Amino acid sequence: MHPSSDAMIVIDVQNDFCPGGALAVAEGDAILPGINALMAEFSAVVLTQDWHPQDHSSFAANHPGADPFSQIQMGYGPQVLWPTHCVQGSTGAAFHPDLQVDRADLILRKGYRRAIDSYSAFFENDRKTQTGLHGYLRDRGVSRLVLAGLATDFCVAYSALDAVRLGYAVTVRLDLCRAIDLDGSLTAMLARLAVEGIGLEG
Ligand code: VGL
Ligand code: ZN
Repeated sequence: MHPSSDAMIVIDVQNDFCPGGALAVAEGDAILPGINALMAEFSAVVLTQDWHPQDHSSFAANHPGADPFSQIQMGYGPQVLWPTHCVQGSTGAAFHPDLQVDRADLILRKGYRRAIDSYSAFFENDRKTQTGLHGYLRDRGVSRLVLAGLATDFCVAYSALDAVRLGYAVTVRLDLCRAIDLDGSLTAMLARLAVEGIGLEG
């Protein structure tokens, strides 16, 4: 059992990121047994849930003429346009049925504002608007984080980068993550994580 100052953060293990989903990550469902087993070793477990309105600005469908996986410039910086995914209340937004959701202390939803995406569990994509997770973890006396989930090179990576910036000791369990890998994004992100002193395990 990990000490109470350690938390496990499970990122976006939702149907749309698993095989058959709208933004499927290859082998996204392969990490479920390992995640379920690891959650049992932590006294603090947080699940995040990507949770977009239908008219969300990160969806290519809401930008006439734009292709999914193309990039646009938003007020807060570059933004990839995704296939419509994780629409609030949809089956795609639900957690994978094999995820032991009952184990979670907190379910944190993100990406619910139309005009701004949120890859990270801590900050929206302007890197300024907080989700509230930092306050929650601080109030519980958490200082070390272990991250797993989907996708390695987007929501897991941005969460890890923000977490070190906030002062947490961070480990990413790469064996319990799977990547989208858009134009080399996985290799680029792993290098960034290593430079920031994030532990890469598995
Ligand atoms: C994610 C792209 C769009 C993720 C979420 O969970 O990594 N990626 N929304
Ligand atoms: Zn999303």
